[in-house]
Amino acid sequence: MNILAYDLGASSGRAVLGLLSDSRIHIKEIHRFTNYPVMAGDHLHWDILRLLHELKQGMLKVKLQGENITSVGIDSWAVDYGLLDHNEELLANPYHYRDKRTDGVMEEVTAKIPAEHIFRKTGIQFLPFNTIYQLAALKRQNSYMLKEAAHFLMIPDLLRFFLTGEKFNEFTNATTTQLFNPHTGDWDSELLYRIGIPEEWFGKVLTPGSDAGELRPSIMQELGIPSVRFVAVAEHDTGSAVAAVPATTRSFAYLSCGTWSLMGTEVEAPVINETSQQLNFTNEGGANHTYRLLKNIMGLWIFQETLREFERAGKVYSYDEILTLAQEAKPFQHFIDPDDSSFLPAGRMTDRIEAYLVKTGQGLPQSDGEIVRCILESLALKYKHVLDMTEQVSGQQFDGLHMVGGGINNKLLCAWTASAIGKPVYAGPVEASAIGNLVVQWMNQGIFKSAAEARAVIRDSFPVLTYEPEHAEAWREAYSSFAKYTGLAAYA
Ligand code: LRH
Repeated sequence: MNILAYDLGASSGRAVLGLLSDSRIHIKEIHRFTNYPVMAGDHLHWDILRLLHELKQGMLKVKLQGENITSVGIDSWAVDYGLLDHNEELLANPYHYRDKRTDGVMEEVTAKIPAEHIFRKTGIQFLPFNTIYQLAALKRQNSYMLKEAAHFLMIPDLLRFFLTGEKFNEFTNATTTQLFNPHTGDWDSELLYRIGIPEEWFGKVLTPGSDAGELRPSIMQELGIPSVRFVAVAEHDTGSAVAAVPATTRSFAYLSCGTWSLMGTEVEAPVINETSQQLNFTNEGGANHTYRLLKNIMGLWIFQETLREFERAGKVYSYDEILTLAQEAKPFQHFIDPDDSSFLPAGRMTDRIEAYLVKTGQGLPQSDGEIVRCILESLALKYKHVLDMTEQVSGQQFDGLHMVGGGINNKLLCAWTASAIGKPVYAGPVEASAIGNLVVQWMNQGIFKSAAEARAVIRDSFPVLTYEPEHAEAWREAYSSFAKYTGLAAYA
């Protein structure tokens, strides 16, 4: 029998059918849709009702293709949320985490509540868009929602509520708010009190693999489909992606590669100490009672946003064309720190890249190929920097790196990453988030007994490409230049 995974990313979403037969996982993408954020007035929002519509379209396609499903799970990007009022009406379109209303809020909050205190309680890295700062921004705006809200639901919680009528908060996403306390296993009352947000908004936290309701009768009627069970999966997409890393050993390093690059290792308990705080590592909750000790890296966002800028200027490149141009450009001419805060917001990227290069005393790229080469080489070099940090913070040594997610379709990036880190890259599977989502549903059904068992089946079901490092000397020199220009010399 099939099960259905909805995997929502920052620019597209998909509905994927999963089937287990002959000890292999078979997946079929049944529906794919865009997820374009919308600038309304001065603020950037997600088009949540369009997403709900697309989820329903996915269910309709299941029916029209003559398929049956026994359960459904939803995962999406983290940190964002919607608020319901006392009548369970959505109060406003959820904001996009890149919306600029949070500018400066993290600094204001940490001036009142010491960063160390927040980190000790939550183990979560400091990112300006964490939910805690988004909620503090509501307070700063004196939003009407503060008076009207009754329930806080993160994006998958909210979509699940629309489809089932049940209100739950799911654990993996809850941890990304920086308001969840892994020591107590619950929302942190003191932090909520200190930012002035009522604890009553926050509901029961479900662990991945729990039952999470059934389809609303009104939707069964609207679509002409039978009821189906919802499972709370690892609803944070990175949690689902890491559950699908086909590692053969308990200790491994991963890079979940999409709009964001999330690099780290899986641990049994949060690592909350001076080193993890100083290196700004996070401890996000995962499937199967694990945590992800990782760091956010700006990822392919800079590349994607640059391509959108080229398109707006009438230069439409295919993926292969732009990668060929990058490959043909001269190596190691320009270096950026992809995590410079100037690259976070949406909008023209090339101006910001040039500003960064001018600020750091470098020459300017002369072609689109050179710009893209600078972005991808800098990302690969940043991965080396963060992999070294991951070894330090976890006290482990890794002999290779698992890369999963849509970003591994960028073969140039995979190859350059292997060369930059000087270790093999094992790339696959591409659809890791959807597969991790399916796997947790199968665990709910008792079909997989452990994460290791699921990972072995994933390994047998999907191709994994190995990239060996090349040009060791040239990349070592490039890393020195990268470290010099970006000021990230500590790990040279
Ligand atoms: C990746 C991701 C990441 C979060 C960011 C907001 O899609 O979920 O783990 O930090 O989006």
